[in-house]
Amino acid sequence: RASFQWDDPLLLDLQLGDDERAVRDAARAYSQERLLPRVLEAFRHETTDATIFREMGELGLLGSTIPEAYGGAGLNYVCYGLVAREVERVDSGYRSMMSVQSSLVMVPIHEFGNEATKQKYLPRLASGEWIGCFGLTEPNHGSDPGSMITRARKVPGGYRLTGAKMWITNSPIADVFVVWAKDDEGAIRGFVLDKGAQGLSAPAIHGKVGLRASITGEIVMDEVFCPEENAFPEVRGLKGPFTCLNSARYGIAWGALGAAEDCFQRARQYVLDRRQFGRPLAANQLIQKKLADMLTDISLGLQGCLQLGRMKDAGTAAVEVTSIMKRNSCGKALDIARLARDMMGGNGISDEFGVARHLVNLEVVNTYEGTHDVHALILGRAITGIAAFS
Ligand code: TGC
Ligand code: FAD
Repeated sequence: RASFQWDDPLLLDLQLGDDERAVRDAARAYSQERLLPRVLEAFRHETTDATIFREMGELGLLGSTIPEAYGGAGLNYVCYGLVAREVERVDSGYRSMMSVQSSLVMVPIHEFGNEATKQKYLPRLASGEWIGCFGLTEPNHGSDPGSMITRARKVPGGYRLTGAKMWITNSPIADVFVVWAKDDEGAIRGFVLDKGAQGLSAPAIHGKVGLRASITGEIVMDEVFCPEENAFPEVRGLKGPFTCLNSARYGIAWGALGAAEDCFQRARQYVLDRRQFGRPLAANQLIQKKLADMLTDISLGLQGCLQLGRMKDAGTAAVEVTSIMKRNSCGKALDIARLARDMMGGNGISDEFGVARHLVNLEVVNTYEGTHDVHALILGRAITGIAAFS
């Protein structure tokens, strides 16, 4: 009889190649040894440690799917997902910092930028010397980015951008801004702006109750000049930003389950150690059912993420599959974090026990990159052929 592995029942580990396992182990070691000791203070005091970008860069965790010729690690999508899972096992905010840099800044520059732009920006983003951000959401246009009002007016030698972006990860500390705006024809286009450009500012947004280890801000543009060579030459429409989101949403699908695994493992240990009514909490049927539900959702979810990663690597992943996995992982991880918080009683409320931090982080993760319900509508449209959101 094969023995049951409570921390990997479907033997995900055995489904990975040696290289994938090595990347996973390196990301786990870094996350547990270098990120975990810092997270409590960072979350409590809402401080973002910018040196983390350099550390991640040294390990090849930034732009890991970008070819080595541009400073990336040239890894497959399964590796990218495994890294996201390990980083988010510690904190969603750290994964956010990494996935914005990798998927939302380096991917569009690599996919849509001209050769000079790639040479200029990608190696320094890969090393963490430069920090990037991605501006799509506006104060009045979140789930419906196609209605954005930021404009890029053609002028001799380039464009002048005017508008405001809201809820932008990394923006107050960013050196590089990938911003989406409508041109004179009303087509959405992508622009790469540099920190310090006249008319460009990025004030921080304070007071977030979740994702406090990751800084968030606005991007305010008042006639900011973008030279022609920094405008993505070919791509038009929402296909541009959505191409980046396909990659980032996939990483989130893995990452949210990393946070869920941490909640599950902390809750399991807690109920084994904690005694009430003269026996461990873990001896109660209600507690065991919760653990069984948590492990079932984590195991099935991770298996789906691995299959999506294999499909992305093979080029067979329809974008709607990413919606299935992003939505499922975030919703299930949020449920698991709530259960874990409950199982730890009063201690579960304390930030020192970790799960309440995951819980409030996951509220954000469930909202950004397409809310839980927006992904349901993307799937509903694909299933019925009828768009319900417009
Ligand atoms: P729709 O008609 O669906 O599509 C317009 C054009 O875009 C193309 N397209 C895609 N292309 C590539 N990948 C995808 N996933 C694509 N989805 C759509 C589509 O083919 C079409 O192309 P074309 O050539 O025919 O014009 O556009 P819609 O306006 O009806 O879309 C509605 C909806 C709800 C699907 C969409 O707007 C949506 O996904 N909204 C959610 C917004 C969102 O996800 N925002 C994320 C902001 S970034 C962020 O949150 C970063 S947080 C990161 C962190 O800190 O970790
Ligand atoms: P809304 O679109 O106003 O939605 C509010 C509610 O209405 C949601 O429950 C939604 O599901 C629901 N809803 C909307 N439309 C429909 C409909 N048609 N039918 C039914 N229900 C609907 N954006 C970036 O561009 N770059 C970033 O780096 C970035 N980082 C972020 C970091 C943080 C911490 C946060 C909180 C957000 C970030 N975002 C970023 C923005 C994020 O992508 C948006 O918050 C998200 O897309 C939702 O948009 P909204 O907040 O305007 O909500």
